[in-house]
Amino acid sequence: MGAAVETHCPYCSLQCGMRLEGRRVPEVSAWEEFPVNRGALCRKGWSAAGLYGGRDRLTSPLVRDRETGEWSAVSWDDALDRVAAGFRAARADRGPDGVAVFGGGGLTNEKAYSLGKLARAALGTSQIDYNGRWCMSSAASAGIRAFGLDRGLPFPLADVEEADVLVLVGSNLAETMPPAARHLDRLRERGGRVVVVDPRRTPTADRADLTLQPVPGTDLALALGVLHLLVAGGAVEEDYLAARTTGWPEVRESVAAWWPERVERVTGIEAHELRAFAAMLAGSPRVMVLTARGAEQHSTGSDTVLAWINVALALGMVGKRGAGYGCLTGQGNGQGGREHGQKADQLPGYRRIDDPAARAHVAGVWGVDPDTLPGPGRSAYELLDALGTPGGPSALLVMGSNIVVSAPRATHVTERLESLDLLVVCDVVMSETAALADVVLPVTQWAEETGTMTNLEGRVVLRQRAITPPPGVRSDLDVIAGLASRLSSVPFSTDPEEVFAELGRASAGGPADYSAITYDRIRDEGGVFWGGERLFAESFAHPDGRARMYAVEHRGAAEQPCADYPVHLTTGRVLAQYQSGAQTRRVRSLPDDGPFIEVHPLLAARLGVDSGDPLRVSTRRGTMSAPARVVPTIRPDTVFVPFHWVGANRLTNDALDPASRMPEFKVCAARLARVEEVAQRPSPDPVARA
Ligand SMILES: Nc1nc2c(c(=O)[nH]1)N[C@H]1C(S)=C(S)[C@@H](COP(=O)(O)OP(=O)(O)OC[C@H]3O[C@@H](n4cnc5c(=O)[nH]c(N)nc54)[C@H](O)[C@@H]3O)O[C@H]1N2
Ligand SMILES: Nc1nc2c(c(=O)[nH]1)N[C@H]1C(S)=C(S)[C@@H](COP(=O)(O)OP(=O)(O)OC[C@H]3O[C@@H](n4cnc5c(=O)[nH]c(N)nc54)[C@H](O)[C@@H]3O)O[C@H]1N2
Ligand code: SF4
Ligand SMILES: [Mo]
Repeated sequence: MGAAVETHCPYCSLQCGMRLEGRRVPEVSAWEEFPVNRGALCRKGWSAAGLYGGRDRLTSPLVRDRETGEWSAVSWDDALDRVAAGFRAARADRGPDGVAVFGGGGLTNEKAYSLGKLARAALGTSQIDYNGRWCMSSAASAGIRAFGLDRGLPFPLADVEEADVLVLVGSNLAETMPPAARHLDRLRERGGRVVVVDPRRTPTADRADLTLQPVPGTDLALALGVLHLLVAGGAVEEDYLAARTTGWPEVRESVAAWWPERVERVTGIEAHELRAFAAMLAGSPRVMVLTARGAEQHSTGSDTVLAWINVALALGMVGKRGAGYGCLTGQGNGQGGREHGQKADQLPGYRRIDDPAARAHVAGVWGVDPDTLPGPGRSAYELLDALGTPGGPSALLVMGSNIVVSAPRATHVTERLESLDLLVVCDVVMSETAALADVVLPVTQWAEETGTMTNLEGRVVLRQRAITPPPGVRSDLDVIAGLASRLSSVPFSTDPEEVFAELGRASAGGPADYSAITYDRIRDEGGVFWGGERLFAESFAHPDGRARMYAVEHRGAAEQPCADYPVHLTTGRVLAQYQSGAQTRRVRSLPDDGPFIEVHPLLAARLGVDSGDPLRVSTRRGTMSAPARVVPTIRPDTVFVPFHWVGANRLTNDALDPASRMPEFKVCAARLARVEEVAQRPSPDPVARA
């Protein structure tokens, strides 16, 4: 395959363009012309070739003997026959909902679409959801309610540079989307200002003109307080609100009592800082508010996003170029992954599964009777929580998620996985979740296959096959088609371009309509935006064209500190590791220092620890130990643990947002203690370890 192939990074939602060359192990070089990153990549992108050639790669289907725990290699036919037989048994025992499917926001559009079709049309189960529920479902739910449409950024990322004030609420993009930080630099060169809201003063805050460090879980109160000051200062765009929104009188009323001193008591942000922030917003022609997981991964996440949307609307910013509201999606296909039917309540094209017209349309494309399609199923955490229980599924297919590391209240979730009659995992490596499976199916990854991804801007890009996969592996599309042919007569293609064309037909007329997009167009245009490049300039997606404003109330985190658990625990990411670490912990050129517990010097002094000393953090759900990292940049009442290693999620709270069903990853109550030593960290490959 001589010439360099233009493609995109295997990791996050920027989907940075890159060139690849080589046959077995690709060489990464810059693709300067791709507009999102213009040749820049972060450390993970530059080292992505390290995903190849490692000894951990799975290359044969494996089955595990439950008695002895031993793995044996079997043929593909044998493996798929066993899985199909197990699914049939679960269906016979518990009905169609006896089989569940768990997908991922890192899967291509083609895979996400086929997985949803497998669940609904071949298995007939309503029990499908995916890890994107843990990612930006709160923003999705708020976007649908406020604008009638859920699209991460309704404008190209580069528009950030045109803002006069950029407010980042709970985003550490300098570490989570490093090339995007260049837009912040350009904005500031132009004289624009950046505000970062985060309980930690992160590397992103190094680029901020104003840093606000709230108590975790209080961003909603902060937004109410800002809006209160904007109203009081006469900074609200009444003409815009009258022409383009509904609900403003109620919202205005709801912020009346949020005077700065009250906000200070709830958020810890001093009244004078809040006034400075509001004054900055009031005087600026273009204000842009972007939220990310820090604001969204809460039991109050969707209301928090609605409150920030209200701020952007009240200032008359939404639809204006270089201004407005957006959510920074996370996974490579965080946007597309939820548009094509992996979500428990959605059919392809972002259609609702309980809408009779949507069901009829999609059933027509699939060649099945609409009445045979199931209704909405359980959300990701609720699905996992139900596994193996009397009313829940007894068999599960996992494709593209490492649940054991990344699910909230992970010890409980692991027990639910262990209670299944059949756990099937498709993965490229023996992840912590695959290690619990009865059947592991080894699949092709990233540069070994072709497929489309939809980045954080709604830009559909093409990841092209660049290298030859190792013998023995098959693509997820093959796995899906292989299972479907054993379980039903519904046809499934294994050719990505054909699947994409079918996805286009299934999505036609829906909110996320891909029917006009083709592989050739993507190649020619360097990516194609569904629905257009900039949305909401003239109208919103509700039938009356107006945005809806909702009066939302501050509730606070589900679990508050108390005498036994006196500090706030929050979790998140570091630059060099990705998600559950299944991929990046195996890339040898990336540092894998293991987890740490970030504490403020005041708290460290009380505990008698220095950086590097072993520390234990406990919550009502579990315990982990790791070296302390003493930093003055975190709030003294808060600790932070990265979730890329087993541990953090033994601690986290499974309280869910009532609208989005997002778990409260970003705050719970914890206690700390100095310990003698840190428990041994398992090797990345549980099989190699055995
Ligand atoms: N290096 C790296 N990059 C990634 C990923 C990765 O795993 N590693 N994952 C990708 C994915 S899927 C996602 S979703 C994105 C996530 O991207 P981000 O949302 O930027 O990442 P996080 O570190 O989860 O959270 C951001 C910040 O929220 C802060 N925070 C915690 N609690 C609160 C709170 O209550 N309020 C506020 N305002 N802030 C709070 C944390 O201190 C943290 O600095 O990153 C993507 N990019
Ligand atoms: N405490 C805490 N927990 C969190 C978060 C947090 O901030 N704090 N963030 C949440 C968020 S935003 C997210 S997105 C989730 C992510 O958490 P996970 O769902 O665990 O995400 P990944 O680690 O990306 O898992 C992807 C798995 O699929 C495999 N894989 C990669 N490519 C393919 C493919 O093409 N096909 C198949 N079949 N498999 C593939 C990888 O090897 C890996 O095992 O974690 C959530 N959990
Ligand atoms: S920012 Fe995201 S897409 Fe870009 S190189 Fe890094 S991980 Fe890859
Ligand atoms: Mo995410």
